[in-house]
Amino acid sequence: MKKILTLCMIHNDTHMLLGMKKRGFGEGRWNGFGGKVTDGEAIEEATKRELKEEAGITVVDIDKRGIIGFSFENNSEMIEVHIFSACNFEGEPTESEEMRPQWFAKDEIPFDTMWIDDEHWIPMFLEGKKFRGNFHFTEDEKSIISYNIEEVLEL
Ligand code: 6OG
Repeated sequence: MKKILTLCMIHNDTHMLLGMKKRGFGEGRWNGFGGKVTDGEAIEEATKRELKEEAGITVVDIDKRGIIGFSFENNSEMIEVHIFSACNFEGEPTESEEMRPQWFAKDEIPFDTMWIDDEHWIPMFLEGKKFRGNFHFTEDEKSIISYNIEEVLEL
């Protein structure tokens, strides 16, 4: 079984907006904003909905930058995360029940408190590249057993 999730990284020339996940999957980690794509919903639509729900902001233009498959030891469920970039938004980033937003300088991304795959693709993201990859994690979600990530020209 494969679940489709969205993840949108909001950024400007110098900073990136991350949210501290307050509950559920990934709790206690900084991440972009996103969540599950619901039945009948387009992936882009879900991306925008999640930004509104989790950070209180509205985005018009989003650019798909990556697709990463994740799997975990002793778990048959696969998740596929569609990663987007957005530079312009309307509204003021606001804390929700799920996320506490905060701006970080692009050279001070808090990788120590993020999913450990992030340090493998966020640099590519910041260089403006598109990418595709897969990560297989240990059951405790703390280590990567194997992974691949490569730049692609089209997604
Ligand atoms: P909810 O299902 O709680 O949304 N996500 C991941 N992000 C990174 N960087 N690494 C991972 O490695 C991830 N697994 C899931 C997708 C979960 C949010 O977390 C992202 C969604 O934006 C395993 O609503």
